[in-house]
Parts: sequence; C-alpha cells; structure tokens
Amino acid sequence: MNITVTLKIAKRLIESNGEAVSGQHLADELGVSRTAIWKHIKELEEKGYGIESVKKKGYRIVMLPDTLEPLGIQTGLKTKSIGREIEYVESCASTQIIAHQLAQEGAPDGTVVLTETQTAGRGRLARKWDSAANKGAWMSIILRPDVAPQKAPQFTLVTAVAVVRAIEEVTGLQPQIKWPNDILLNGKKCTGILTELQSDADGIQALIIGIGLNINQEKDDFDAEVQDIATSLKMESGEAVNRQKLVQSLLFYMELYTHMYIEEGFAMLKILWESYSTTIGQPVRARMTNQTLEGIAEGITDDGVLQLRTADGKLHGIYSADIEMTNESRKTP
Ligand code: BT5
Repeated sequence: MNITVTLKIAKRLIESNGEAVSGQHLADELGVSRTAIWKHIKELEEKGYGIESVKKKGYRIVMLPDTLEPLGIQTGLKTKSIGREIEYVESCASTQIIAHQLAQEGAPDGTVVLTETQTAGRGRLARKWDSAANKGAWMSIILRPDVAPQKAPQFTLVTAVAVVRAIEEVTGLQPQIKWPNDILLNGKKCTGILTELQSDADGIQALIIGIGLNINQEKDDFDAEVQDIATSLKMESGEAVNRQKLVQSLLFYMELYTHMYIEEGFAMLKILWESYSTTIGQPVRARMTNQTLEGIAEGITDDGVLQLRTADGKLHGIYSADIEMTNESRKTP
C-alpha cells in the first residue's frame, strides 16, 4: 500500500472541513483506481481515523486519530517556519537527543521533534521527566536565531508565555509561570521547559527548546514521585484535550513570540510574562547549586534575570535556580 497516497487522502478529507469528497474525485486527483481509494480509506480507519461513507457523495472525515503524527499537526497549522519540518517517532529516549543530532546535521530553523513517549525524558540538571505514553506532548524545537549566546535563557521565558497562551486558547484554563521554566495550574506543574544550546565562536548554532506538556494524564498515569506535584490539563479542566490542537496552538505562539523577541527585544513580552507570573512580588526561597537565598522576588530584568531582595536589603541577580514559595497563603490561586 502506497503510504503517501493514504496520507494525501487523509489531508484532502481533513481540508474539506467535514464536506464529503467523492471516491471518483479522489481517484482522478491521485491517479489511482476507485478500488485503490477504498483500500486506502480502510487503511486510514485502521490508523484510527473515523471516516463516514455518505451515499452518492463520497467520504467524510468525522474523527481524527489521537496521535501527534505530522499529518494531523501540519494540516491547518498557522506557522511559516516552526513545525514545517516535523520528525515524529512513536517512542524515543528523549526528543532532546534527536533534536541535538538533527541540529548538528543542519536541520532548518523551526524543525520540531515530537514523540508519544520518552524512556529517558530529562529535565534540568539531568533530572528525570516523566513522559506517559500517548497522554502528553513531548517535543523539542530547533531554532537558529541570530542572537548572542547569553540571550539563550530568555527563550525559556518566551516559551513559557507561548505555552500559557496556547493552554488558555485551547482549554480556557489560566496557567501561571513559576520562574524560570515551570507552568503551573493550581500550584501544580503541568509543563516543564528545557532550553539547551549549541554554540561556537560564531555564536548560537542552534537552540534546542524542550517542552513537556502534561495533557490527558490521570493522577495514576504519573510516576509515584511526582503524583503530588504534577497535574495535567485534563485533571484541571475535567475534559480530555485535543493534543493536536494544543500542539498547533503552541507552535503558532512559539513562532509569534520568538519572532517578537528577536525583532523587538524582551520589553513587550516581559509585560505578558509578569502578568502570568506566580513568582513576582512573593517571598521565595531560591536554591542554586552553590547556595540558597531567601527574600522577595521583586521582578525580572530585561535579560530575564530574577531580582531577589534579601532581608539585609541587598538585591541579588539570579540566573538559574529552583524556586519555592515560602508563604503559601499569599500564593495567587
Ligand atoms: C523541567 O526540568 O521542567 C524541564 C522538562 C522538559 C521536558 C521536555 S519533554 C520533551 C523534551 N525532551 C526531554 O528529554 N526533555 C524535554 P526541571 O525544572 O528540572 O524539573 C524536573 C522535575 O519536575 C523533576 O525532578 C520532577 O520533580 C518534576 N517532574 C518530572 N516529570 C514531571 C511531569 N511529567 N510533570 C510534572 N512534573 C514533573
């Protein structure tokens, strides 16, 4: 069976927005027999597409499979570069590893690596990222911005804003950002971001932005160690979320905001970031590799550095840390 023809039929049916397309039309367009079309339709049904045969009218798509395959993601995707190339694998150790490899081999700006499950998903400092099969979106985005390497950490903040906007748009939930890389719902983590860098004397060769979105897990789908601190969009909204739509929306906002950042700087995005932040104005404990500081998180600089004022009145610039709120009662709900 010619898989390209199968995918072309799926694309044609998706693009007809629920209108039936006749078998004869499809056969003429694709240069195959009507019997072949029928076989391809059966193949799509086996892949999880719901297809209705409408008498005398043809085939109509009624349900898309719940996968992150490029066909579903790219049909109706409103971006110019991000997600135009998608490397999809059903399972892998970590999408970061694949993306690093592809970036080294010259993958273009905007290439996305997507998977249904990871066996060695990772967080910062080589921590484990729990990646339940078919319930989330585990992805890495390769960007090749013409900016100085020290601007790399801001891409985590820009990505956080894109994640919040996508979740808001698709689910109506209102997530918050915990500096620098956590997205929270009701104080629990629903998304983590990991920005890694390939650079040389000429500057940034590639940014590899890893995003782990918990979408349709139930509590039991999480590893025991994270069950009390993690949540999913389904757990918070009570409804299963269309993963394809969420990924499409995220790729759209990623393109919008990364371009905004590259062209206009962080000022505008900082306003958005601060409006979503659960950290700013709060008493926090910042654990770094070499020390721990307690104080009030006063804000972030235009470079994305957290400004923490300790009890002695000193203002500290924090580049990377794990943040805990030290006054839970003041936490924004
Ligand atoms: C992060 O690190 O939050 C970055 C996570 C990035 C994951 C994506 S998935 C696609 C791509 N491929 C990868 O291999 N990674 C990226 P960090 O701030 O260090 O947080 C890690 C901590 O979050 C862990 O130590 C756990 O406490 C917690 N955690 C692990 N899995 C989680 C999950 N699914 N949901 C919520 N919290 C989780």
